[in-house]
Amino acid sequence: MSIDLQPEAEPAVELPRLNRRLLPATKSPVRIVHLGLGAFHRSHQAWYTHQAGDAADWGIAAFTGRRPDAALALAEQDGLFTVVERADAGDSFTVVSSIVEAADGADVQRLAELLAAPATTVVTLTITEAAYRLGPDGQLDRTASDVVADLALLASGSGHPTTPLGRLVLALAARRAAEAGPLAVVCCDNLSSNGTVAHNAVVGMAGAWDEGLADWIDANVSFVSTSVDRITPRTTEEDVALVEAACGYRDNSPVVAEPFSNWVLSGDFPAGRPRWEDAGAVFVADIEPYENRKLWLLNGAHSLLAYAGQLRGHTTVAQALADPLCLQAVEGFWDEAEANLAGGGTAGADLQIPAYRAALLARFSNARIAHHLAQIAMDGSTKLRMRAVPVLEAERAAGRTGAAAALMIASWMDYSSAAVAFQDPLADEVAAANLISGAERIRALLALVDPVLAADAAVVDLIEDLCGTFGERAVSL
Ligand code: CS2
Repeated sequence: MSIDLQPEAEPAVELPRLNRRLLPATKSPVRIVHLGLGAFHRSHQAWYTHQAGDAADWGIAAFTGRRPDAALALAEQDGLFTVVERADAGDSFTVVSSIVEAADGADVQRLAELLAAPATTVVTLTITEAAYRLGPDGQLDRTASDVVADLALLASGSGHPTTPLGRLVLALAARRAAEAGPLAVVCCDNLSSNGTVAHNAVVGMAGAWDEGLADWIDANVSFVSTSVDRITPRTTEEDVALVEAACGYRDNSPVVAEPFSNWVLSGDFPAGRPRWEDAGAVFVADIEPYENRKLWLLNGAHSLLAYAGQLRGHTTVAQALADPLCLQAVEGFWDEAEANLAGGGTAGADLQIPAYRAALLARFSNARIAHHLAQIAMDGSTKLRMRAVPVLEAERAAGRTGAAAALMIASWMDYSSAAVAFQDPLADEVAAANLISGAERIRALLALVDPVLAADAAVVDLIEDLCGTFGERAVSL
């Protein structure tokens, strides 16, 4: 639904700030709690909720992660914001009203209060791939320093947890105490089997604190897996000015996204959910093929372009894709990924891979979306585990080299030593590995991504040979 908003008064020097008086809709009651209020949540889950036929029944209370800024900016305009859909042909503007409360993630008391309310039946998460803190065994890494710190805080009963997992576990304890009933946790981060990942992380954290709570969560909380998709670059000052000029109101928090969006979900909602299918969401029994298609083809190509592209001096996805060397690398990786999607062959045809690949080329080439490679490059050690490693393993299991998937890992390694500002949860370990030279460096870096692959000398050799493919220029961000 697009709303044509015009300032009511005669042309004024100061435009009205976006506010609910400008909208026909009344505020929906909070029934969804979101952790990870950022641009992607707003262009995706908030957008789907806004478009649902029963949107009037489903308001979102969205909590930020590390900083309160996004909540403060949104709260100033009643949670309202403009989604700018940026197509090749031009922009269109929609005011989204599903976020009815924007809160600082540090306000754990409010989070607990909302989860203790029976009206809250859905919790959605975009807390980043790295925040689930799972070790190589797929279980919570109880030795991670922030996990240790939060567990100590939970055990002492004083002070507030600082990780999203710690905060969620504390709030779930409040729901259990209030006997507020079951609910669904919907993971919207780009991880394979993300419902299982969220389950293991949350139950792992709860169990390390209170076994009874872990049992209660197992019995009452459904972890829904999803595949989420909508390219959403960071909002710029120009975007803010553009909304002002086009819409006639001041919005300090617009979000720009491509017109395409996709949401595939699998799992139970024991206490109800919005009719997201009205906005095009799809509910399936087996999510894995959709998940892999998106994680490998879209996100895998993104990571490859992020590292190769920056090494070649490019700044955005569209620029990198226009470079024949980068495009060739992407096509090569897609060929390897495609061969392993849903077993290839006829099952693969159901996923309409050729059409999906063609659509991706068009989406990535949308030069009006300035999707910065530096934004995608972050947290590579975690992202590569989902984007490169499964394809490399599948290729090798099939008796092939997996050179195109290995090239993604090699370009990450080159980037890790070239980037001026390298951001990663394992940045210290990566820096230490980069002090080593030769094959030992490759082995040490690879061990941070996947210890099993690092023990395979042939893979280490392959990656060492591929390093330097895109040059070794210093990457300044
Ligand atoms: C990107 C994703 O930053 C990244 O790692 O690959 O955010 C990507 O843009 C989205 O998954 C698109 O749906």
